[in-house]
Amino acid sequence: MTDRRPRIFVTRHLPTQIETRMTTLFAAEFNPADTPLSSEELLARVEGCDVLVSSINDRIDAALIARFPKSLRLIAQFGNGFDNIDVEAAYAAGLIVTNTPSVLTEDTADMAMMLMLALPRRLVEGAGIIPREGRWSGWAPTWMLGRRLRGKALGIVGMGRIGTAVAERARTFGLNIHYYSRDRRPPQVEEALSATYHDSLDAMLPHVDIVSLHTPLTRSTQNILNAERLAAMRKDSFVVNVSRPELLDEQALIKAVESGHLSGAALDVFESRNGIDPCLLDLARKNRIVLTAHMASATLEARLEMGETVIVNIRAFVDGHQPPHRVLPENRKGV
Ligand code: 8YV
Repeated sequence: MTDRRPRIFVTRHLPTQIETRMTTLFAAEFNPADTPLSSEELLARVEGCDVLVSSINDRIDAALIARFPKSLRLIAQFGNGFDNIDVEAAYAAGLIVTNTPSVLTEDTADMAMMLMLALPRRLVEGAGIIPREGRWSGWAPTWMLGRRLRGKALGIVGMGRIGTAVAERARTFGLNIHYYSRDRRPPQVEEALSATYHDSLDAMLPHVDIVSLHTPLTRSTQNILNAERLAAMRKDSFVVNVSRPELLDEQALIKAVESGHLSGAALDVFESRNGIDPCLLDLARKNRIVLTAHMASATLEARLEMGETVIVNIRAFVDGHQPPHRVLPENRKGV
């Protein structure tokens, strides 16, 4: 008997429960190697499929979209961000794109908060000493002095779901909240967070000790924290980035930390396509920068809920409904 279930191809290994459920609902194919696929490999795998389940490492640009088989109608991204997909080209080709928002908000905000604490309190450095030395000479009054977080000013770039969740946490740690966002939040939200709005990033930077990036990567946010803006940051301030590496000028950041203008940076995302910059690694080894391995949303709970959301999007679509988490090109929003 022919299998009439929707054919899906999933580019990366997902939690077993999710793969099992997908196998029950769909004629699902996976990538057992769990390594990013080249465009040619991806094209070969989606042949005859209705749905592609993609993730951040899959570069789905206009050229690739133009070569997708006619059968493919939905790109269901496993992820909140979808900057790896040319959404405009997909829209023009009649392809629906969906993502998995909300379910990774809290975990990502936890990570931003963790990094915000880790840098001034020298967490990574301190946690490395005893295992590395195998002994400890004991406490001393001037041992491992860090800097206090309470009372500092945090500048949030992008007060969406994740930015707001970070602000809520940061308030509890005694930080004063400033933000710059495309859309100003309603007065009751600002009041609840005691948040000060700035109508430009340039206006916010001189007021804050920490800049945390929570804006999606788009044409207008690419390199938003450029060399000039990094130079305009307060002396001894620092940057936290759990969003996308392209939001900041990594070379300028390295220089700003090396020169001592910034006290450091905590990055969960960084340029790594052609290998991680040796200067960045050097600063991390010197504990001037904290580097974590894109793990802000890496909890089992988030991955399961992301998988569930992908399934819901696919099911709604194949049942003829509008998938709940459709993403549209910028110029089609609200149309
Ligand atoms: C995910 C992320 O782990 O969802 C996002 O936008 O950046 C990540 O934290 C990744 O996208 C999975 O595809």
